Amino acid sequence: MGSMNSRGHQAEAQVLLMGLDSAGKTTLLYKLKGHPPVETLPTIGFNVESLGAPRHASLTFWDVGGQTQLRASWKDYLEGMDILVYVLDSTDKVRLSEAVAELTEVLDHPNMASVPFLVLANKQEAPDALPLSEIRDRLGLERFPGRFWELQACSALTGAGLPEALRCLRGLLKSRSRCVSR
Ligand SMILES: Nc1nc2c(ncn2[C@@H]2O[C@H](COP(=O)(O)OP(=O)(O)OP(=O)(O)O)[C@@H](O)[C@H]2O)c(=O)[nH]1
Ligand SMILES: [Mg+2]
Repeated sequence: MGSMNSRGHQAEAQVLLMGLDSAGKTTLLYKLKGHPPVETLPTIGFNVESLGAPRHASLTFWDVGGQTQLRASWKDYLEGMDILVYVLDSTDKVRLSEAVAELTEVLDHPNMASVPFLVLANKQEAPDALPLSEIRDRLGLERFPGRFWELQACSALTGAGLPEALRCLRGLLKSRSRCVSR
């Protein structure tokens, strides 16, 4: 779990960023970091980036490649994480059930038992994006009673929804520290 500062507040949090290939994880991370838009390449292995903000825990993002052949090693990243951010491509109707199945497998891992999660319905600016209400229905997240989770619409391309996503993420981290200190 992330480190604490001298006042017992969390100083650094480990954020696991997962989702199918092409969901937009690396684009999202670059946007959060304020980098100018670049054409990304599929991530082989992982990227690590830190995001600091005054009066908040610094967030260390582990951006893990989502191609099919890389998913067998997803379990190697599940230890010591404070939160999971799972990115969905809202335009990829064909693979939505595959994305949900992979999310379920990650959440069912023992190391993830008390880890809150944020699902980001990305690419919402695209004209063919599924509406959030439909994504909510297809996710069926009520299957995870007793867990802290949020669903947020966003566009890593335009940045819409990203401030709200960060707020959700920080709120979920607080719920985790309440649980851990209990
Ligand atoms: N329209 C639209 N395209 C996006 C958005 N976010 C990412 N993309 C595009 O989706 C493609 C894949 O983005 P990546 O960020 O590389 O996806 P990834 O999830 O990191 O993929 P892997 O590294 O293979 O797991 C790129 O062409 C991005 O420009 C978005 O919000 N809207
Ligand atoms: Mg990537």
